[in-house]
Amino acid sequence: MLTRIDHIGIACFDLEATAEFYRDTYGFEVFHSEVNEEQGVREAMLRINGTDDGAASWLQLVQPIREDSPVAKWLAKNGEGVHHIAFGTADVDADSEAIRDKGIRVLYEQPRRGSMGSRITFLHPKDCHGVLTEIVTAAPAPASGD
Ligand code: CMX
Ligand code: CO
Repeated sequence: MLTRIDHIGIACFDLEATAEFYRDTYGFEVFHSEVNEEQGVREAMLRINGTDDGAASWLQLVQPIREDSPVAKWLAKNGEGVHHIAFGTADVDADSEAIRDKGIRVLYEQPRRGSMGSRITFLHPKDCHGVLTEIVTAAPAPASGD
């Protein structure tokens, strides 16, 4: 079951300048940043709020690291802006299979690695009324003492 908005993905040309905008304008700080080679992006996660299930909602700023990456292709066509939305679930495997059974294209056979150790998959925007939609299961919180 999809229970929350995990993040909104925003494509940008300059990760540092965009993060600075969010900090100066709204006070949102970069909580985490990493490079995801497989997705072809550098990214920064800005934590917006915690949610009832113990997870959180984020803005995900993504800057392409390769010309042939999906985000580079999208930026060349559209310029900067909202690139995707991501719904959170405790079980990305079950939920993406259920969505696939409805005839919607799920882009990966198996979920792949996302931000902060999460597991993610994507639904084709042409099957979702124009919205590139990600489904994500956050990594389990580390046990206390870890
Ligand atoms: N939102 C809405 N529509 C989109 C879109 C997006 N983000 N990206 C592409 N489209 C549309 C295009 O506008 C195009 O529509 P038209 O045919 O009407 O022009 C159509 O989808 C095909 O697009 P394309 O530019 O030819 O791109 P591809 O088919 O090569 O790739 C997609 C599209 C969705 C398969 C690819 O972007 C993808 O695999 N995305 C998932 C991975 C990803 O985006 N990773 C980055 C984020 C990582 C993270 O969140 O952690
Ligand atoms: Co994302």
